[in-house]
Amino acid sequence: MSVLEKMTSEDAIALEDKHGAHNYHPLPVVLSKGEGVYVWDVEGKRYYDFLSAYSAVNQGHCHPKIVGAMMEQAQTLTLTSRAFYNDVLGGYEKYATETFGFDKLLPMNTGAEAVETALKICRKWAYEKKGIHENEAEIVVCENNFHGRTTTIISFSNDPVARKNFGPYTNGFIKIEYDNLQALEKVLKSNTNIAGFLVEPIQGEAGVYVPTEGYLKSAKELCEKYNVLFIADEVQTGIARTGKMLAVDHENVKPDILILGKALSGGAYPVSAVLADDAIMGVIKPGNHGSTFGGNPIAAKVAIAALEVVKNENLAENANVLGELFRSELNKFIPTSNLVNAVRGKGLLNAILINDIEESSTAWDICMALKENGLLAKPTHGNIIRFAPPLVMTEKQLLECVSIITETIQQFEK
Ligand code: IF1
Repeated sequence: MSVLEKMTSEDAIALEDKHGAHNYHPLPVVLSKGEGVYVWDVEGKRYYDFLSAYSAVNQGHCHPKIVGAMMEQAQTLTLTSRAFYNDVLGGYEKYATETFGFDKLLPMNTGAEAVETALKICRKWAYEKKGIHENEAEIVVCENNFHGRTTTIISFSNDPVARKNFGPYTNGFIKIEYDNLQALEKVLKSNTNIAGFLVEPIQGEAGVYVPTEGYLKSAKELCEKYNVLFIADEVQTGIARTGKMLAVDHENVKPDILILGKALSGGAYPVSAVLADDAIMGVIKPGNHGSTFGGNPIAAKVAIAALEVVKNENLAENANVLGELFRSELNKFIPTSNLVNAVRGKGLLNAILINDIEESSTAWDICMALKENGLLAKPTHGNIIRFAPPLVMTEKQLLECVSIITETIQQFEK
C-alpha cells in the first residue's frame, strides 16, 4: 500500500506500531484535520479538542493568520542559521520583549531546550555575577515537576517512568515540596550556593495543581531576599492559557528568567524562548549557546502572528471567562457524582479528580467514552483528567462540552 493512499485509523495505528518507537500510549484515534476547536479523524468523525496538544494550540487549530504567516515565510526564506542575520528575527525579538517586559530574548525551538537554556544562563550568572564557586551552583526545583525530557531535566524529576535507567544524572539540583514557602526559605537560608528557583506557576503534568494564592509572589520575594533567580516555566501555563498572558501575572510577579514554548507558535511550528533583562542575559556571549533552528525566520514570523492573535482576539479574557464558567458548571455536577471528587484549574487549564485509585483504568475509560461522544481528552497521572480546549472556544461550545463531559461521566456512575 502506498503510504500516500487514504488509510483507515487501523492502518495508521498499525504503521506507527510497526515502524515507530513506542514512546507514547496514545488514545486510539487517528487525526487528519484540525480547525479552531475541532479535529477530525481519518473516518471523518469530528471531535472537540480538549487537550490542545498540551496547551500548544491555544489559538485554535490551523489559525489562518498563523498558517498564512508560516506559508508566506516558507516561500521566502526558511533557515539561515545564526551564522548570518535575517530580516525577521530582530523584529520578533523586539515585539516579544516589549510584549512580556524584558530587555532580551534568546530564541530556541522546544520547551525543553528553553528550560536547558534557562538553567545554563542561571548557572553562568551565579558564577560570574553572584560569585558562587564554579561547578558548585545549586538550582532549587519542586517535587512532581515537569520541565521536559532531556537527561539534565529528568535528573531532577521524581517520576520514575521518566527517569529510571537514564542515568548517570546531572548534579546541582535540590528538590523541595511545591507550594511550600517554608521549605523554600529553609533551603535558601541554609545554602549560599543557590543560583535559582525553577518553578511551574501551575504544575500541569502533576495534575493541574494550582498553588496557594500568593505563593508565587512570596517565592519571588524570598528569591530577591537571598539573591536567587526566580525562573518561571510558562511553557504550558503561558500565552493566555490561565486567563492572563502569563500565569505569574495573576500575582503581578515578574520572573528573573521567563521560559515560553508551545502556544508561542500556536502549535504550528516548534518555537520557544527565554527572556531576561540585560543584567542576567548579558552573561551570554558569542559562542556560549545556540541552535541550528533557534530564531529561524519561519519561527519568528509564526511567533509574531501567534502573539498578535492572542492579543487581537482577546484570548486571555476569553480563557478567564470560560474557565470560570467551566468550573462553576462542573461544581454544580460534582455533588451529584460519586466519581468526580473535584475540579481545579485557572482559566482554561483545568482538571477533574476521579474518585478511584491512581492505578485504576477509570480515567482512561472515561476518556475513551468521551472520544465516542465527540470530545478528546487524556488523563494525566492516574486518576486525573486534564481539560484544556483551545482558547478560541465560544460559550455555546463550552456549554455543549460540559454536557458531553457530565453525561459521559454519568455513564460510569455506579
Ligand atoms: C511529553 C504536559 C508533559 C511542559 C513544561 C517544559 C515542557 C513541557 C511545563 C517541555 C512539555 C509536554 C511534553 C509532552 C507532554 C506534555 C506534558 F505537562 F504538558 F502534559 F509531558 F508533562 N515545561 N509538556 O509542560 O516542552 O520540550 O515538550 O516542547 O513529553 O510527553 P517540550
